[in-house]
Amino acid sequence: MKGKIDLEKFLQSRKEVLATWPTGAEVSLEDGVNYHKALPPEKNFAVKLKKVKEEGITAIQPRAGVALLNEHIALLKYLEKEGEADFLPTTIDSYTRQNRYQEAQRGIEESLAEGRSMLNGFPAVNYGVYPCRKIIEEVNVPVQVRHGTPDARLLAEITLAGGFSSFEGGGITYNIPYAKEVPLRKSIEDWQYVDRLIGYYAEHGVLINRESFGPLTGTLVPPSITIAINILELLLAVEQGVKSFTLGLGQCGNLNQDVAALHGMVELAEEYLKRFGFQDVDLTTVFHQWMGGFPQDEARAFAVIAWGAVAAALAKANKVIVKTPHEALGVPTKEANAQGLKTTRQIVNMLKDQRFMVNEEYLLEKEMVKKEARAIVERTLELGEGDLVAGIERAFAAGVIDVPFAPSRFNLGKILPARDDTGAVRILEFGNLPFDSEIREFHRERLKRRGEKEGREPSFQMVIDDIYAIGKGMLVGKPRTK
Ligand code: 8ZB
Repeated sequence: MKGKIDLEKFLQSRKEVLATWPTGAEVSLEDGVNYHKALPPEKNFAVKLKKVKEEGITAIQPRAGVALLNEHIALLKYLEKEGEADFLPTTIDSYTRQNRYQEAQRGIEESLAEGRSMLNGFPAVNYGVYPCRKIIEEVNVPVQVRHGTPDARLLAEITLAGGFSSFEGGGITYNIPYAKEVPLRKSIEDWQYVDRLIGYYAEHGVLINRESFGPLTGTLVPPSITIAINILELLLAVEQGVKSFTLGLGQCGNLNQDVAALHGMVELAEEYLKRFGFQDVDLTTVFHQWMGGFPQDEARAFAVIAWGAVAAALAKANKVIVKTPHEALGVPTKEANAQGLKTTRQIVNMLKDQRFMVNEEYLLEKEMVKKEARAIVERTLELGEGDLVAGIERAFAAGVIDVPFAPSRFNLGKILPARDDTGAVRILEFGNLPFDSEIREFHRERLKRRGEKEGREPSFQMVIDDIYAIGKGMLVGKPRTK
């Protein structure tokens, strides 16, 4: 690893970033640091997450964002009060995610004219530092920026100076599933800037939480791929001085696999932090309720939400990101959003004193997922020859890291996942993943069992059936009956 970006160099590049939109001129690091220091500690994301971890509870958090400031504040207040959210989000609109601030501006104006949100999120850059602070002041819990931005430098500058204390994403997880043409080196370097900014706040006594986007494409992503990528983003972040980091995982649907993956992820991440000498990092976890296709029927959707809540609670994830009964339709109403939260709260409360029962299958699952993730991370480190960014770039080019169904042309796209007969996500086509024969045999054997049960060879049709299964009321995709 090459170490923290030099302060002078960082301060120099800040000038260019802040000049890319007028609200950039409002940002001052000193003022941002002072603003955070004056906030009550219960509004700090990193502080509250640490507490949640110590207490062993699973906190709940929705997604939410609309175009107009007052409506956005009203929405968050509703989710805090009616939905009992422990943490609040501000989901950023798609124009801002692509640095298209002119179009976001038009979205604000159209929303004003129409009297309803014409954007799919809150355009924080256009509003600038002071409206962001108004959001923070109007609610009583910490607020996180959630988005999907390959170049989030200006967004981070504005929202962090605006009092947000957690920032989701990463140079890999906010590029590969979200963009087609952005080179990995560009997104990783832009995210090193974000991490360096958070490192700067940390140097000045302000803790900002960073969270990786675990679900990636949300489509049958084998957990070991997520784990490897999360660990790489963790290492990139702590290298720049990030002190509070949340590893993320999307629900796959098989309880043993989901719990084992979450636990294996933490164990492996701790191992790597130790190996690279970063022992002062608060490591936490977030579990995402099912990120794939949802049933349209709301009662069925609640069942999917509840099953995700069970997995999060039994795995003792520190936080769960909640879906809504409107998932199949689009951006949810505030009422639907609160319903998802209430369903989740009920489950998390009911299960808080129950423990996941360790069993043989869980232990095997955890051992295998760690072996796989370790193989990917190790090969990436080797390819980098001391330069982590180069290693990641080369690993993606070679298919050593490969995310299924990703739009990016910097992802090889040669692997294919499918569920086994228990619903666990396995790998059908390995592409160029650096897996040994033991790992490959494990996956083949599991998929073979499903094939035998269904009387068909494991094939691409299975993959298709699996993608639509939950939306149609099942976990494992069943063959079409003729
Ligand atoms: C990658 C994240 C996708 C999920 C939800 C989608 C989906 C996106 C908003 C939102 C509430 C928004 N999502 N934008 N939920 N308000 N502005 O993120 O529905 O579940």
